[in-house]
Amino acid sequence: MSNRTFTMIKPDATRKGDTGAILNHIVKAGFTVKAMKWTKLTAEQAGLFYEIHKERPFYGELVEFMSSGPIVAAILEKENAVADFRKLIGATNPAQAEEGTIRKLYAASVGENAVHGSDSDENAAIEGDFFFSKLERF
Ligand code: ABT
Ligand code: MG
Repeated sequence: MSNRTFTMIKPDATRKGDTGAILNHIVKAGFTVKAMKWTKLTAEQAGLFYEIHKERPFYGELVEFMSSGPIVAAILEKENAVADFRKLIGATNPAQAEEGTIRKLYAASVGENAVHGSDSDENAAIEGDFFFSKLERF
């Protein structure tokens, strides 16, 4: 059990002006920000980040969406970070997300679901390294 996870606030949420509200939820839930940047992915970078889904039918749309506007990337720390963060954001499909979760509150659809959370300790480390150098984190 690791104490770190990686998140992105996705282009749908930054576009709607929900970035501040979502960050507020995350911090109020007890997560500490260890690194953060506001940036925009190229299609090539989004494709690399989601390479694990390359063979899935939604890959093309996913890459297009994730490179369609700015994102906020962050490394978060908390005890049991990966599982607790997935709980905070709710189900991938916001229609199935529990009341009070970030996706229930801010996401419109499974393809544009406002926020990313790593699904394992191993992926949290890989995804954090994808975005942040040693100088940009602590
Ligand atoms: P991420 O946190 O973005 O990884 O989402 P999550 O782990 O909850 O769900 P997965 B299965 O990893 O989905 C990755 C992205 O693909 C989108 N998607 C997923 C679809 O558009 N259609 C589908 O049927 C499925 C299963 C949702 C995720 N992202 N976005 N944006
Ligand atoms: Mg995932």
